Amino acid sequence: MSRSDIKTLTADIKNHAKTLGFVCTGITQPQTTHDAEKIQYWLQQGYAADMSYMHKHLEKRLDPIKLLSSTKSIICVAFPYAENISDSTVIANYACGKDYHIVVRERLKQLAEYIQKQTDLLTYKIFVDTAPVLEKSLAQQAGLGWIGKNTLIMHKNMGSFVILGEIFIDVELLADTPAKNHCGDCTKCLDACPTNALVSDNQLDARRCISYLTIEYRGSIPIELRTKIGQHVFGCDICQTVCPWNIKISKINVGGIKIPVASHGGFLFLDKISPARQSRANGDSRGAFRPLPLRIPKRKVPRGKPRENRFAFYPKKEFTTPDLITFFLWDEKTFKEKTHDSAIQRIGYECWLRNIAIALGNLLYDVKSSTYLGYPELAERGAGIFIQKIIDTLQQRLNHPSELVREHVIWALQQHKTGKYPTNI
Ligand code: B12
Ligand code: SF4
Ligand code: SF4
Repeated sequence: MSRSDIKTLTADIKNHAKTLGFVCTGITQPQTTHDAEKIQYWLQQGYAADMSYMHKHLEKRLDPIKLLSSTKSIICVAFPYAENISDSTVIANYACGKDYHIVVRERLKQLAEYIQKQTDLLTYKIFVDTAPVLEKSLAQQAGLGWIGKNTLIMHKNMGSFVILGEIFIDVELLADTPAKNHCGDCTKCLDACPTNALVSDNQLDARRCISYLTIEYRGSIPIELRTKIGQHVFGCDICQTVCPWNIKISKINVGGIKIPVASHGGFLFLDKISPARQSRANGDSRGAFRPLPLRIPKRKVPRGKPRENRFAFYPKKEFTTPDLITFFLWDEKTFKEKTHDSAIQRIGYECWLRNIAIALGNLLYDVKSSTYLGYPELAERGAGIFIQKIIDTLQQRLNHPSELVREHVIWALQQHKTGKYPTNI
């Protein structure tokens, strides 16, 4: 292929990726990563905690060609889940909708099949968080964004609320320029992390990270970290929500809900555009960015298109406005049913109960502010009654067959015994 053909094909692939809902697509070549020393240091320090898989296949992580020897280009994509953003911290935003592994993989497959039709591409491999691939380093090299001090890929216009994915292909494409870092002197994410898991610029100690503790870790949560976990039951978004590059996006307010709106593969700032253009942007047929309050009538879904194609990560209300007591009383069958197509299911029922026990143990009444920590709206309902309800709920799991669950329930009950309550209970 001539350079001009390569250029045309690259632009065509990027355009098609846009129609599939990817807000940003970049290309990099499969060169050896420059991060070898940083990664080895990270592993040596024990920052990978119990994620033993992070130690495996290091040579493949450092050199993508070892994953697929025929690779000539790596297509890196970012898929947004900004539609999931809610005020609740209980379930991390990325997990409030359908499992991203399924959604993003399915779309990358469509992109790969499209490329196959345009070229004589023979071999390709799709990755979404599933293999020894340094997705953030590749995304940075492909110009998608820089690696922020919170260790996540940050794009100037779309922030960090994106899922990354890649297609390794045996076709030559035009590589993009690596993204420059725009964190500057900011340290907001480092300052906000409740467990001090961000130990230095771009280094995360997973042993202290709420995301790791609630999603990856299967054991007993270290006592000294439990109160810091607050109401986080699955994952944590604090180091993203405080980031000025995300706040800039979330300032956009549609119908009372802060949400970014997509157009031309990026985000439009609603306060800077006309109402007519706003509604066109809201009507984006890809639907991946549709603001929460706008429920789309069924008849508007184009014929022949699967519904999930438009509502990729459409968040479940149950998870964006969570009820910890109801969650805690689900039996295992209900847990499996409710999370059947969600990333939440991977933690399993036992860890689900473990995490909620901690969250309930942290639902203490704060005398100073007269509110429940984590549930300010419950202040009017009567402090004593609600605390009693939490205690009764926790007691229902005191005889749970799992020692892990029982131990966390006892801890939570002790928290309430020693917690600060209003004098009327
Ligand atoms: C292991 C893992 C975790 C672990 C460890 C996180 C971590 N920071 O490493 C835990 C369980 C804690 C975790 C949590 C989360 N994760 Co996670 N996780 C991964 C996974 C599987 C591997 C990441 C990895 O290789 N870490 C190892 C270390 C060595 O790598 P690193 O952080 O990339 O840092 C090295 C390099 O960046 C390099 N480096 C440092 N500075 C610079 C600068 C430049 C210019 C370059 C090139 C390199 C570089 O040196 C660092 C070594 O210290 C990836 C998927 C994947 N296969 O990549 C998803 C992934 C990183 N996770 C993701 C998400 C969404 C999350 C959460 C937001 C989920 C949540 N809401 O709870 C949190 C965020 C926590 C955080 N602040 O990082 C997304 C991030 C998307 C994005 N915008 O960047 C990914 C990419 C999955 C995906 N396919 O989208 N995760
Ligand atoms: S995800 Fe939460 S606990 Fe982990 S580094 Fe970010 S703020 Fe800290
Ligand atoms: S909060 Fe500040 S330091 Fe952290 S990633 Fe965002 S810009 Fe960078």
